[in-house]
Amino acid sequence: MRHFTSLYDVPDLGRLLRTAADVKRNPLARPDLGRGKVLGLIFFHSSLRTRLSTQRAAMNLGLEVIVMNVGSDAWKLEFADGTVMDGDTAEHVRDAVAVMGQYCDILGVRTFAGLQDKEADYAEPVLQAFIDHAGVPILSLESATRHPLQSLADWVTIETYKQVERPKVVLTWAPHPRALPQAVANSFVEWMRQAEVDLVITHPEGYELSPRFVHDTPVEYDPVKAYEGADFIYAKNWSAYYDYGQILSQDRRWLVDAEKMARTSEAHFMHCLPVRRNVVVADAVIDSPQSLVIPQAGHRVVSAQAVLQEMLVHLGG
Ligand code: SN0
Repeated sequence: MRHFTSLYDVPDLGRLLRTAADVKRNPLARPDLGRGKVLGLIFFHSSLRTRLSTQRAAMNLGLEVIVMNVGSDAWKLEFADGTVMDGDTAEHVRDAVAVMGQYCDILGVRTFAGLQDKEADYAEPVLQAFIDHAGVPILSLESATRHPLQSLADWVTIETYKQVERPKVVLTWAPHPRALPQAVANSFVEWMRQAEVDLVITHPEGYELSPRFVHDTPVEYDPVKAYEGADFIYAKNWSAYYDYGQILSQDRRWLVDAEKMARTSEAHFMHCLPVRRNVVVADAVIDSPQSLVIPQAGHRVVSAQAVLQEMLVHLGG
């Protein structure tokens, strides 16, 4: 695998999942695979789990890591092509990215949706600039529209904790005070559609995700019905896709609470974190034995390491 920016970059999903299972069993089995190579982690947006878990995964493989927070540490970047750069941007993303590629063997990049212009966000200009100009393999650490490392960790989590062959997995929208991207939800649907699960999406009307991700996945507008018999409740807020970037509802009835969880088949609770407690999920649920948020975050090391292993093997000695 050269780049990892979505499910579509994975040449053999079964093999990636087997690699992840191997990594989970024995994370220190390949301490020399990345020896002499450098992974750059470039952040255009805040991170806790992605930064730490990817660094830990790199360490397990003998990689050296360089981290840069572009927003606070680098020159202010210009993204538009053909601009006369006589304003406040000091360096063009083309030049910055090409230079980063001189210093690193693999580049991880986190970008974020602006949530103003749907076409621009869904064209992934920053991620594409890295692919076009870095000259090295690119690892998405969450882009404007996807978060594939999270989805792989979610898959490993569901595989680990499922108690039936084909669990019912419910992706539920939840309220949030800020407008957030669709990235985590998009990716979760993209990956879960490939898994042996019955996936249901539930959200208030107006929060429909892009049909390019949903396809024929069932959508249920009544959360109480959606929760019925669920084995996993995966909560995430996202802002509207059609009414792009808008907050259409703050309806507290969508909070994941003990009352709704009681209608499930003793479902596990999942969330990618960070989570707004008692807005997205009640303390009683996230602090219950059914909550998987901490092992789910732990699996971020597994997913990052499985992906880095496949990228390093592709890169060769
Ligand atoms: C991000 C998101 O994509 O929704 C990161 C998820 C891994 N979440 C947030 O930005 C939450 C910020 C907040 O204010 O709660």
